[in-house]
Amino acid sequence: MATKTYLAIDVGASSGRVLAGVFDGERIRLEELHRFENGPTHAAGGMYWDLLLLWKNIQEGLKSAKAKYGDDIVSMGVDTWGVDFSFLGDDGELLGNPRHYRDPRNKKAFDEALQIATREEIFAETGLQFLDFNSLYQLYAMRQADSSILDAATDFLMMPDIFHWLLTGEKGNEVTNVTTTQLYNPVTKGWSKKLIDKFRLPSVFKEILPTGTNLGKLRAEVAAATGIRTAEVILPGTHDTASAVAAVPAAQSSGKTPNWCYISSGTWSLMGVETTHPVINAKCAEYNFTNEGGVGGTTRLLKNIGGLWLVQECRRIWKEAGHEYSWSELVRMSEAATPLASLIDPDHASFSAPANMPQAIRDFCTRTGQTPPQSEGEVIRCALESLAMRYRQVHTWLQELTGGEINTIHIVGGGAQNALLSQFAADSCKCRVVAGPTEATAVGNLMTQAVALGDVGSLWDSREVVRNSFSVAEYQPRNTTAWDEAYGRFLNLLNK
Ligand code: ADP
Ligand code: LRH
Repeated sequence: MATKTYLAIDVGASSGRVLAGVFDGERIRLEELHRFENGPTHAAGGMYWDLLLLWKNIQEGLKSAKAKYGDDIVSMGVDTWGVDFSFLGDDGELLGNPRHYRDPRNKKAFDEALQIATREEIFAETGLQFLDFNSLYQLYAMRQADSSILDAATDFLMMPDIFHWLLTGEKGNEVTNVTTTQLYNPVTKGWSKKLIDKFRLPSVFKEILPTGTNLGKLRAEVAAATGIRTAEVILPGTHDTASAVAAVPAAQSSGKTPNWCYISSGTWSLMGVETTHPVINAKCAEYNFTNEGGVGGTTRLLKNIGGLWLVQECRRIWKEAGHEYSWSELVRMSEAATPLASLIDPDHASFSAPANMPQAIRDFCTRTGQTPPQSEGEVIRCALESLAMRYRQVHTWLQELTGGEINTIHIVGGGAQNALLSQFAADSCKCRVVAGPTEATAVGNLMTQAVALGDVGSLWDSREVVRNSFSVAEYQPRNTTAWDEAYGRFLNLLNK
C-alpha cells in the first residue's frame, strides 16, 4: 500500500506528545513532532490540569505535523489518562478546568460514598477497582459540595472527549475511558443508571462511542489555525492504558489462559492480563483488581501500582533544591546503592500526593523500623525495588485469578527505558521480561486508527505490525534467592 500518516496525540500525566506514525502496510515508523510537560497546577486549595495549555501544545504539534507531512496526514486521535473530566453548559461553554485526580477532596467523598452504596454493590455493578479518585467519587464530591458547575452542566466530557470536542465540535464519551469512571456496567455495556440515581448525579452522560468512531474533520477554526483540512478525527482507545496494551508486542496465547501479562509503566504501573470478558468475582474484589475496557472489545483485568510517580516526585523535589538529575542519572545513582536494604509499600496512601516524596519514603521506613535511605541513589533504589516487589505480588495474584502460568511480562511505556527496573522485575517475579516499545500508548493509538480505516485487519494484526516495527530488550531472572528473602520483609510491611 502507499504509505499513510496518522497522528497520535498522547497526553500522559507527566508529559504529552504529538507523534506521526508513517505506515507502509507492514511497519510503522514514529516521528515525534512536539513534546510538552504536564502535571498538576495548585489553585485555591484545589489541584487542576491546565487544560488550555495542553490544548495550545496540541495545536503546536498539529502545526508541526502539517509542516512536515502536509496532506499525507489521513487521521488523528487523542488519548489521555483516565477518570478526569469537565462539563459543557447548555450554551456550549466549557465549565471550568478539570480537577487533577490527586485532588485532596476525593478522600472524604470516597468514604461518604461507601455509606450510600456498599463496596459489594458497586463492584458487582461495575467490576472496577476502588480508587478514591474514580470519576464516581469526584462527581460525588461535587454533589456533596453543591457544586454550581454540576448544577449548570449539560454534557459530561472526559479529558480526551474534551480534546475531541475542541478538535471537531462533536460531543460523546469514548468507551474505554468511560470504563474508568466506575459508573459503567461492563455486562450491559452502558452507563449504570443504578449508581447514577443512587448518587443523585445529573443527566449529563453522553452517548458511549465505540473505539474507532470517525468524528469527521477538524472545526473550521482549528483547520485554519493548523492548516490541516483533510484529515479525519478517529477515536483511538482514548484511555491511555487501553492504547498502551493494544501495542504490547505479544503473540496470541495458544492456551486457555494468558501466558503473558503487561505492565504499562509510566506515572503508574498498570499490571494485568487481557481477557475476553470481565472477571467479576469475590477474589477480584478481595485483591481490588479492575476490569477496564480495552481496544477490540477486550477487557483489562489489572491493578494500579504506585509506579514511577515515586521517582518523578523525588526528581521534582531535588530539582527544586537545585539538583536536576536526568532519568538515566537517577537510575545510575541507584545502581550504586546497596541492594534490598529498605522497602516501602508503593501503594501506601502517604505516597499519593505528599509535599516531599523523598521525606515520605524515609518516614515510611522509619515508621516500619527500617533504616531510612539517605542518598538520592538509595531513595530511588528503595522505590524501584519496592515496585518490583509489588509486581511479584500482583503477578502471583494474576496467576491465581487466571488459573494459569504467566511466564512473560511485557513492560511498555516510558518506564521500559529503565533497565534496572526491568531487571528487578525479572528477578523479583522470576519471569522473562520483554521491555518496549517505549511509546506504546502512541503506537496503540495510531494502530487503532489504522484498523478503523481498514488499513490493518484487527488488534492481533496490529500487534504483528508492532513486533515488525520496534526492537525490544529482554531480561532473564538472576539472583532470585536474595529477592525471595526480601519478599517476606516486603509482605510484612503492607497495611502498616
Ligand atoms: P506518563 O504517560 O504517565 O506521563 P510515560 O510513559 O511518559 O508516563 O513515562 C514517563 C516515565 O518514564 C518517567 O517518569 C521516567 O521514570 C521514565 N523514563 C523516561 N525516560 C527514561 C530514561 N531515559 N531512563 C529511565 N527512565 C525513563
Ligand atoms: C494511567 C492512567 C491509569 C488510571 C490513571 C488515572 O495514565 O490512565 O490507567 O488509573 O491514569
